[in-house]
Amino acid sequence: APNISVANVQAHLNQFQSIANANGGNRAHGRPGYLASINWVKGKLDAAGYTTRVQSFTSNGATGYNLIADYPGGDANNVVMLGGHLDSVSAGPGINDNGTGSASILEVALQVKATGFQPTKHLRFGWWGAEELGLVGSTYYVNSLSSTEKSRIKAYLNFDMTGSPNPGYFVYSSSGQPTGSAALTQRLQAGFTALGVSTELTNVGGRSDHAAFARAGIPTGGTFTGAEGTKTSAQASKWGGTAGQAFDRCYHRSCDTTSNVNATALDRNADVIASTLWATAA
Ligand code: DTR
Ligand code: ZN
Ligand code: ZN
Ligand code: ZN
Repeated sequence: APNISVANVQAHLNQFQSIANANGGNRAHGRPGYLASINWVKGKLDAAGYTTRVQSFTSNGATGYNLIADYPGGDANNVVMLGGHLDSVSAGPGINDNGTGSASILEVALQVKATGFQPTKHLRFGWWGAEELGLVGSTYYVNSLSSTEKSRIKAYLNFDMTGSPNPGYFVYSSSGQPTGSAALTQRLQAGFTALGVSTELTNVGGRSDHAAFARAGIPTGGTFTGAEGTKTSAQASKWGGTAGQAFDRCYHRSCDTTSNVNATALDRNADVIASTLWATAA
């Protein structure tokens, strides 16, 4: 798997920041900054030869959008999917939450093309709308699938906050998740181990977009660098950063800008996304 350039991921974050700046300061569902984000990501993927489609839905009286991108080729009966939500809260630009996850899977998708990776399985990427309203876009997507289409998806990997300024290195626990999730958790953990980074399991329950996939029986996994929770002294001695301080003090606030991202955490998570995808889709 390629080492993902953090500079490339940061360039995408700068774009999300510019989009928010030009659209009232946010990228929230129902606001112009969200559709501008969708259109920008779509343009990058179209240029890289992906087959893209925008799925629209209504939530809270406003139109929402999911972006689905399929990499041509691979076994259509064996789909590996990566996703993250593209919407921010209305309070700010949502660069860590969840520009980081969105930008990281975008860069991984671009590197699939750039490196000429020919995976055995079929790759699909999703950028979800209205996650902040209650996982609305990802739920709409999963509900739109026939049972046959659901059975073709063998793994869903979710990335929601991967660059928190006072980062923890969490991998979603597979307990309570569909059979097959443990293998994904192990792959993600191995990716961090290869970088010399220790991880902790976190029980994410229904707190992000993997939940709808898990309910459909699809194996899930993901990584997370922390939100409003407080880093303990044990975690600070393991990971660095500041004990007794939130992993992300700007979570759901207007200060969640490009300066609210830890580049090392962003890079490490992007590299693990790539190594896990290459191993899972080979
Ligand atoms: N609910 C997500 C952020 C979030 C909070 N806890 C977790 C755990 C696992 C993934 C994401 C999250 C949001 O605000 O978008
Ligand atoms: Zn890297
Ligand atoms: Zn959020
Ligand atoms: Zn989020």
